Amino acid sequence: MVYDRDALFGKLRDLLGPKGFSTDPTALVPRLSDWRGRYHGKAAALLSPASTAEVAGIVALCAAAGAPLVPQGGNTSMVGGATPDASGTSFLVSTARLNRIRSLDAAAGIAVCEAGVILAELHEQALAVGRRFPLTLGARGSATIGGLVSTNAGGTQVLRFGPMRALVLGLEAVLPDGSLFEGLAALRKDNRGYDLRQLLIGAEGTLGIVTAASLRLVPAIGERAVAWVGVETAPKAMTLLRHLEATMGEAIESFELVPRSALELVLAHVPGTRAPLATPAPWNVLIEAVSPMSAPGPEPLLYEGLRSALETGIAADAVIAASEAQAGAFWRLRDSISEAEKQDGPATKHDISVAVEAMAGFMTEAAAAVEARFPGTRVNAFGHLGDGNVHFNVRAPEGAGPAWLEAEGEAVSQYVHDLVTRAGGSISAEHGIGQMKLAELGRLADPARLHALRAIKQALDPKGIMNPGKLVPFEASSHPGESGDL
Ligand code: FAD
Ligand code: 2HG
Ligand code: ZN
Repeated sequence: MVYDRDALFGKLRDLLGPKGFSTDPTALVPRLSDWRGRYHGKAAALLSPASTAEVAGIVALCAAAGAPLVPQGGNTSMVGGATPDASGTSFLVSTARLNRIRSLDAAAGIAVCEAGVILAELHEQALAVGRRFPLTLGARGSATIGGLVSTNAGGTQVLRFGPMRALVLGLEAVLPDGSLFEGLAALRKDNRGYDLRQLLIGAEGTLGIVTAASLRLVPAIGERAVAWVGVETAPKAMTLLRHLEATMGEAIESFELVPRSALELVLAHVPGTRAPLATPAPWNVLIEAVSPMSAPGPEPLLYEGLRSALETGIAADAVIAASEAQAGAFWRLRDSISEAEKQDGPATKHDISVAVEAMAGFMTEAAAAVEARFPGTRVNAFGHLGDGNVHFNVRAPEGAGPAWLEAEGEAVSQYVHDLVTRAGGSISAEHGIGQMKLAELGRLADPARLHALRAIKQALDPKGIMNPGKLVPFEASSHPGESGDL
């Protein structure tokens, strides 16, 4: 793609002013690599619009010139989704200045947030009016509403409230031709054909730039009880979930699987952490149960459920946090796994799902198969077992450096993805495709899915300016924007 760089720079500078247009390396460089440090790119300039109108202006100018745009929120993508390619022709569009919570309606349970609002900020503001936004994840201090919408993020409360798809009531977005989709009204019923809102959720910036979202709020909790439970096997963890649900139902909001290997990584790399159980268990589960305001707290029921699980051999050991501080410490262990794994050394990441009841068995067999096929590797599978989704990460053999990733990473990932596909599962349960899984989606997706992805992309973004090289696997000859009119 070739465009008149000086002319476009001039127009963008005029539109955005000095705060919104920068080529300063100190502003750009930290945004050109992904959180894991696996992808590195270049950009022509950093664009930081402060309003929806400015976003629309940027897209219209870039569409006319045929210049690529890469939207970026908190840059916590696990799949290189917000990192531009190495050509240096893309404009990085940061949503950092689109950071207003436009409204918080506690009675209706709706928050209207601009794309750059950070998740932790929304949590805080909602709590101040007695509500909460029921989605959270380890990157909540950086991840933005626009990024969460665009990846259809999951996290640790999906068990009860679902992923972003279930929580986004309306969207405002600028489409690839610069037109504005005004869909913020939180309509409970709306049958005007294809659901553009759902199409944009999980689109990873390939169909436009989300500028704001109407989000569902639920009542703030009254009390929570947080337990750390040791179990012998992953299938027993699943039995424990069903056992607790039988008596506690929806009070169980989080049920996170932590293998001994993941706990050990955190204890080794994250200062101030300590093991909750005196005797290490092969598997651990972090459980959070909640109760509504002015209802009895959940602890007695959780205690009873865990007591019977211990008696019947479902659980091996258990401790309920005695204070909020201890509950926070348990959660810190869980939320630090990615950071600890990153510090420890190379690993290939596989964010996989299969049918919920099948996951515990699947991951056990798959781990044995991977470790046999790639001797010395160590599977670290953790996370959202109750959603049928674990992060089936494969750590390099002890002592292996980054060269291992180059030499073996692709083969390991293909092996894991083949197993998942044969089991009828997904190679991306919550992180998206980005650039990391593009080739794998092209290799493994069924023709109908690929055809629909390509046709939708081509229809809405015929010039291929929106986050090129992400999510949609095109054959080399058929990228939008390469067929003539640029
Ligand atoms: P970015 O990384 O900036 O962007 C992500 C994608 O969205 C890119 O494709 C980008 O181009 C696009 N995008 C960003 N903003 C917009 C916009 N306004 N309009 C259009 N496209 C846009 N994910 C989970 O699902 N569950 C987890 O439990 C979880 N835990 C994590 C823990 C850690 C420690 C880390 C580092 C990441 C974790 N993630 C998790 C991944 C990540 O946090 C999510 O994918 C999150 O949604 C990304 O938000 P972001 O603002 O950082 O987006
Ligand atoms: C989590 O659940 C995140 O902690 C990150 O989705 C998973 O690091 C990972 O692989
Ligand atoms: Zn996750």
